Amino acid sequence: MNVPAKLGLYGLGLAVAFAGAMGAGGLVGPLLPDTTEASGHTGHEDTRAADTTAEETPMDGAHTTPSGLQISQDGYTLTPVRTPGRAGEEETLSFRVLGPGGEPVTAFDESHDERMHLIVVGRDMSGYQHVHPEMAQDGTWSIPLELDTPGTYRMFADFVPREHGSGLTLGADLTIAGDQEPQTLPAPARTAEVDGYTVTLDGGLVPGRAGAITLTVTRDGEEVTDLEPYLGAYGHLVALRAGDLAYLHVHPEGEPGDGATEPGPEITFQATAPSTGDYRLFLDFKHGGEVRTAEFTVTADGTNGGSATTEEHTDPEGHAPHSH
Ligand SMILES: [Cu+2]
Repeated sequence: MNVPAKLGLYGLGLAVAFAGAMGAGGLVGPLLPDTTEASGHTGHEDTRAADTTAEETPMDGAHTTPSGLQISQDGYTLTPVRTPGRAGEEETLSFRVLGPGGEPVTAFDESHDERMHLIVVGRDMSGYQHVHPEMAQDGTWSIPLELDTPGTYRMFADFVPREHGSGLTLGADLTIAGDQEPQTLPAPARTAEVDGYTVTLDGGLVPGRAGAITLTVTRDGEEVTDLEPYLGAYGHLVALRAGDLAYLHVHPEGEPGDGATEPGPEITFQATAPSTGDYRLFLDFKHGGEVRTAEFTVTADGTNGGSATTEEHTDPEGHAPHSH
């Protein structure tokens, strides 16, 4: 923490100088993927092909490496510049994405209405935050962030480098010093409460292939039918695998204004679990001008009705499931 914190104090100028020094010195090796060896099992060509396969045929999801487990992939490297170090205080988190040449990437395409999605969550899955940092001209992304309790956190940067053309999710650990009280993963449940809203989950995760997940939002027993668009959809779902926090790409079915998608109470997603195991689902939804997060633990074991739900929840108007 010390080095990044100091860098932060000295500001951007020194941070850039630091990067320059690293680039000029012999330390550059470990920072950059080596096309011959370091990226051996995730070679540029191979990985891009695998990504494409996963996007187009979710059935093959089990054979690809999930996102979020690496700090560097396809030549792109997540580089924290400054990270919060104290619990309960708002501090700046800043980072860059270095491109295949080692320079900070500044050209990003929007995905779900934003050029950068940043997820920060405890390694124990507590304290989930989904935020959108601002990028300075030199490619440094920054956001004020408060991490409430000591412990190890995972940050996920989810973005589309323009030169790369497809999305990447890179992950890095953050540590907040102090006595840690790790939370155990809550038991699987079909309902979640948040701020007076009840969200009910139908369907589930099926190992190795796409399964439908439908989340229904109610408040005081009434269905919520005026959800507000958030990030180009009526809900945004992130799923993380217990044990290693593999990050699942989840796609909403339909979007606001497409003439078919209602603003609640149901929000439907397609997700592919890369394996059996427990997953934590985080649904961001917007209502009354505020974004809230409902959380669920789901077990992907092939017995939770995921495949059956795909049938039950087929769009009554006959629209094909939306897939990217
Ligand atoms: Cu986001």
